[in-house]
Amino acid sequence: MPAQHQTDAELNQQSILSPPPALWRVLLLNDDFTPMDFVINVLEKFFGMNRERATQVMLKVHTEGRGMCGIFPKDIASTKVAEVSQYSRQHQQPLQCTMEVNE
Ligand code: NFA
Repeated sequence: MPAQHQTDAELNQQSILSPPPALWRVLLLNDDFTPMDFVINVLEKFFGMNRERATQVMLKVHTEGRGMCGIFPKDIASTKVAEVSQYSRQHQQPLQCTMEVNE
């Protein structure tokens, strides 16, 4: 629908009463135990990264302490965190995955 055809009520509902939902950053945290290859596999398996990108993100987490896996609506971010956390526990790795609001 073209914007100029939206009624005042529609504009108010979208831009004032219902601001767009916040997006959430999903992060990995560094630790001293999880193998680098495991982290790369997680980034490929759960975040659809190719090997090159997954390696870049893993190294960022390793050197800076944390790094971003992606930005998602809250329910998707929450599912990613739960999936990565369960997968890491199942494989006896302490890798921590968390989320924070994107502004
Ligand atoms: N720091 C881990 C190691 O040296 C690798 C790692 C990277 C762990 C990113 C967690 C996150 N084996």
